Amino acid sequence: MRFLVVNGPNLNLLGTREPEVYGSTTLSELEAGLVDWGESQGIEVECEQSNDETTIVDLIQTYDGDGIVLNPAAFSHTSRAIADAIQSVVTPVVEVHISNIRAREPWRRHSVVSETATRTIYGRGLQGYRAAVRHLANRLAVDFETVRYGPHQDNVGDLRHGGEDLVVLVHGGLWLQEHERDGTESLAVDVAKRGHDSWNLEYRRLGSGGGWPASGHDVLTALDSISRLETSAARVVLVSHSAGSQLAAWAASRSRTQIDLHIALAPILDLGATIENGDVGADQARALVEAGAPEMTSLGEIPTVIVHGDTDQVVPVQRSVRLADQLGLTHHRTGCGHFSLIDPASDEWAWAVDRMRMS
Ligand code: DHK
Repeated sequence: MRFLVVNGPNLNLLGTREPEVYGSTTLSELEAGLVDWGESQGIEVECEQSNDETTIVDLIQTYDGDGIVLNPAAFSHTSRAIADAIQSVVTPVVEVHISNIRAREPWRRHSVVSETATRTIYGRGLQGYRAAVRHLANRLAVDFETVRYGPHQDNVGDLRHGGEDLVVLVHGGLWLQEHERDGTESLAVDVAKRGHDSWNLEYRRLGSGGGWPASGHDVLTALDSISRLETSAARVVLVSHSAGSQLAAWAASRSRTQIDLHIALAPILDLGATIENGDVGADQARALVEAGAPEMTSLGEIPTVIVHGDTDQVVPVQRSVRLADQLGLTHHRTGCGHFSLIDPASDEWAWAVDRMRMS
């Protein structure tokens, strides 16, 4: 696979331009890092930067690779020419913004390029570029259909057909709008390649109409609508990551769909402890609890196993150690960090997949 990363105006100044917003990494460091990382993933990454709208339109029109990652920078907010160019070609274009444009000045909140781009990834710093390349690679890896389960634009999930069981994935990201379902997309693709159906869910998040109870209700509605999916799977396995586990566990214990197994990867289930200990995500957890979310998420009768790494810098492993002790749950304790768990190449994911067969 071959992808082009295009950075628009003023991004040649990365590293010195407003480092508090765009960071201290230079453009050449960003590009070299992407090329090296791509190589490690078997993906060819090429890079271009231009301050000129016409050059960006020409690049979109003429690129003959598999997809484009584009940070249109200030052109995002004005350039119908770039939006039209994207609409005029079959090459998928994923838009990236380093900063969270939806939480900045009002004029930056809307991107006309988003209206035609395949996906917009924003507010995740430079990591957003890798996420965009990975998303493009995942789109090409296994066909999918985006299936709607409710009226909001985020009430959707990507359904991939593989066969045997149905694996429903609930991504994490501290319930924040900038973290979307591409977080669990590599697992969803891997599950399909291994011969299962997968449904990778989106839900409303804080900043985009979510919070409590909306985010929980979205996941519950999705689980309740499984019987309407085009799937012949006999069993339903839920896989959740991080803050997505709180939504998944809450919804699974209430859903009319029988969930045969819940695999919770580095879960946040104890909002009370998250707040009390000032963990990452404490402010968001407080917002949920103040709106009525339970401090401790009940797992109901759903068979649940936890996978959590000792070196997790986002959700302390102690949260899972305590929960597993209290509830007598299987806890696969490993040496890995928070995000290794959502890498399908990890030993931890291999362990989780084995667990699905065993249940
Ligand atoms: C970069 C720019 O240059 C701005 O004009 C956009 C975008 C935001 C970014 O976050 O990467 O408004």
